[in-house]
Amino acid sequence: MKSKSAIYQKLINRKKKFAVLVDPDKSDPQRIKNIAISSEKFAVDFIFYGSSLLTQENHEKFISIIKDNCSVPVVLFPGNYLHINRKADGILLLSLISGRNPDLLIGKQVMAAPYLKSSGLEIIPTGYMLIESGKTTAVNYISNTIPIPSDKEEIAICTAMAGELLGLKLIYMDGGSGALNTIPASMIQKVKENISLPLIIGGGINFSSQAKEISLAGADVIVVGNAIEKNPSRLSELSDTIHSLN
Ligand code: 1GP
Repeated sequence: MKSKSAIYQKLINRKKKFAVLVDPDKSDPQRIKNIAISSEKFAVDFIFYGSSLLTQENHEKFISIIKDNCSVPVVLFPGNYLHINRKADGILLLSLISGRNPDLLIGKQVMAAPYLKSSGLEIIPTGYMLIESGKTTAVNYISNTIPIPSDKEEIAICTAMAGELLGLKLIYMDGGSGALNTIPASMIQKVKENISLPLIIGGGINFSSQAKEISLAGADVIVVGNAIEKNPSRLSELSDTIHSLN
């Protein structure tokens, strides 16, 4: 029986955490298995599963491979409600609060609500904020929203504060997968100073030095996808760096 709050309890502990993003479109069963085994071995805190656009239909199989090979919680990071799968442990129920696209603020969530209610998944209401990162990322294009400019710290702060006041439980600031620039440390620091929610940071983090700087700036969870897809051996190094800060 899954605990209904195990993921959130872990998110709010004061330790620095590391999440590996698995994009099923860029994976195959063997790669997924290898990532699951390495995630267990190197104490990854969460496996985020998802993408803005999923073209494959083998999610049951892929999530089962992860579950069979590790005990790391699998958290859905959905592009839309079609990506809900009850084999996972939880889901980031995203509201794209940096954008002004009503469908991603509330529309898709309305469509998803009955499935989520009966899914048994731990649901984590998440304020999702896109930050400009040097190129048009898939999530910018698919979401049809303008990201927050990376030099507009006040907008990021007020957006995160509004998310907290609206009752969201988590803020995820994302430069988008494959971002050219990571989110500036000063923006992360100021947002963290102005909210009391856990803060997830992702997008374009390739090196341990970047993960360390972003963690020290205030990120509670560092998410890495692309860098590990390109070079799976980086997983252990990133995990060690992030956890050494605890
Ligand atoms: C994207 O935050 C994630 O939504 C991870 O980004 O793939 O660039 O690591 P990368």
